[in-house]
Amino acid sequence: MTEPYFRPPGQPKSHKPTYYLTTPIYYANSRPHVGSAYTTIVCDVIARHKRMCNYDVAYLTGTDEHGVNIERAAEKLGISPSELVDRNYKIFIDLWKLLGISYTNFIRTTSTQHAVAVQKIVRRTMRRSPNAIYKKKYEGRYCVYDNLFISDTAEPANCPICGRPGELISEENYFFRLSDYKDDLLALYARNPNFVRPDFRLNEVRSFVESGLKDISISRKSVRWGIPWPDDPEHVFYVWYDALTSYLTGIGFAEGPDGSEEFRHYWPANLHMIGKEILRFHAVYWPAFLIAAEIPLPRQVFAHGWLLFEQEKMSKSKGNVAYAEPIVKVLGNDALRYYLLRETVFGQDGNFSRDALITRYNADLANGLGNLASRILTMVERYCDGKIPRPPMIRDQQIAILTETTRAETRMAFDNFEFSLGLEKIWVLVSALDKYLTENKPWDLASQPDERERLMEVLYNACEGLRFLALLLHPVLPNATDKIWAGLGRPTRLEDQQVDETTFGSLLPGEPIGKFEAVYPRVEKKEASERIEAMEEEIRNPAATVKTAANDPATVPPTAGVAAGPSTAGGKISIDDFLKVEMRAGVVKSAERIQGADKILKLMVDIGEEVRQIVAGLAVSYQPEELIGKKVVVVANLAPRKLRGVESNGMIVAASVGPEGKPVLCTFTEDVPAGAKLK
Ligand code: ME8
Repeated sequence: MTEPYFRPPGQPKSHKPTYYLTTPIYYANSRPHVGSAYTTIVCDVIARHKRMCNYDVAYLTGTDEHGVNIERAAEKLGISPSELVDRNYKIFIDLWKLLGISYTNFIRTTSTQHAVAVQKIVRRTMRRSPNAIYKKKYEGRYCVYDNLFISDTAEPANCPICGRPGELISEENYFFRLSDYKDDLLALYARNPNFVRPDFRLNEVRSFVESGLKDISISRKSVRWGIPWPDDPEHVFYVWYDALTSYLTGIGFAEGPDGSEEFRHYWPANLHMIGKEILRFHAVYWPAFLIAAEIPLPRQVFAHGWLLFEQEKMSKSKGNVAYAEPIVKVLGNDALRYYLLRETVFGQDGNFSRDALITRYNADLANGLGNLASRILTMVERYCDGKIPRPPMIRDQQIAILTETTRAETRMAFDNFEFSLGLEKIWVLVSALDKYLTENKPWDLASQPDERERLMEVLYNACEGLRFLALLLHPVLPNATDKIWAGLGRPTRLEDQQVDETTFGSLLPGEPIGKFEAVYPRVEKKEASERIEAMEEEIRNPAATVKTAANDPATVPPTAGVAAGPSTAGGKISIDDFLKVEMRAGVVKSAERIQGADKILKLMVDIGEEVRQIVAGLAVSYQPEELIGKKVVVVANLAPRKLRGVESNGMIVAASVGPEGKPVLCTFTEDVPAGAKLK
């Protein structure tokens, strides 16, 4: 696995052109899902691609650790906000390691250097633009989930991002005079039409600014978990002012009057990669904050689409999320990276489907690239004595020409963030090489002594094609391409190669190839899917089947205050949704422990028409014998599933209590017959 590319402090900077890119700084109120992994993987592909195009790359990611959503999530777990974020940020770091993310810098917004940076930028703003910040009483609606000021009146209003009702706040705040920056912003968009991409997003931003800007509050008085305002510690910074500044802090803005050497080397950022829902913060607020502080502006903000899960945005609070870890464990890191970049036209929304992921893996990676690499390297081993073949002359140029055009097309596509197009072009080369082997039949040539020269020519071309594939695919598929590179006997590190600095024909005949470790074993779809699903369930619900109104008692909670499950706008469900859940009174007939599982019990529960086997996470609160005869509430129409290999046909309802989320059974105050319906 690739280690994070933390640059050791003090390492001299190169004279290459710089490229500084950032992911959003993710909320540390819950664990990352495939959505957060998506942006981070895309940025990793860009970072690796840029390095192979001779750029000196700084790549920042991090965790957004302040604000009401963190404060509330911690409260709910009965722990302090700092305990919560200390716990959760590690999960991000671990996932980035698992995914081989080559970030160079990581920022936590609770770090001291970040608090220094935030106070520094606001002081600088007050010095350089004395009218930009003022104090005023604010009354309006605020979304605690997206940290968005929704409206400036007390009238109830829903959040335009997540649809939930805004909370009323009424307090004195520091305000940023955004209304003064309309002309500057419009001039910026006119001067740099690439400031926001894709193009249609720039039009949205421009219309928003043209329609008039309201001043925005940049401090909060009723929130304690934040960075104190300089010389007025009753106020903490509005979490977005705090979070956006981390793009400066992450590369050393806090140091000295003009930032560290690293800061001066890399700022302004070349790219802020974000999801479309946070575009306004990045394309309107952020440049205005920077203009007021007289700090150079980033060059580009790219707002990509959402990964949808059954046509809804994947979101922790709705519970409709897929996690990256199980996919990586079953199919490998490359599989997830490839699927995310190949399946959707980057920029647009795309559906996430486990089925499509496994199909792509088998078709393109196992049967496609993996099989091709193994065919070529096995034949070189067998027919060429494990050495790069020596062709007397290259007569057919088809592979040489195709590799050159593929390189040019892919380079252009990746430069433009058209990843699916770039991969399509590369797969034209994969298929062409496959066809080349099938048509030229090296295995037949090998059995005819007078075809030796032709055999060498065909296999040499195949090796060169494979070398180009490794080079072009490395940013997307770092693991397998490293193995192919080693299999071709290359002594250098693939990630240090420059994509433009090689020509077809550079492989030296006679050099030994290396040991090839096969890549992408084929998987059986149903089995792989079930394994991924089981691991996802384990993440969602580590305490087995007990699901409670207060959500999972997991180490990492979903966003506070919202029950899991599909929802409509505003986090509410309709009566029809509720009626889909069939709940019945049940009587526990027997209960026993399950070997090797200390949290769950196997119960037989009488629900009227039948006795059901249900596996429930009750062992931390109840001895099996205490449960016998108890009246419980059973969710009777859940699809069966296996927990620790034992089938469970329903769910027992319990409250989740205290920081550990101990289950407390829900029962009845009066006698009810088994099978009685709850509604
Ligand atoms: O907004 N599809 O943090 P966040 C695609 N802390 N991308 C997704 C996604 C999905 N379903 N879900 C999440 C915040 N993302 C702030 C940012 S920056 C100064 C502060 C990705 O944890 C996407 O990049 O809610 C989105 O913008 C980001 O995660 C939101 O992360």
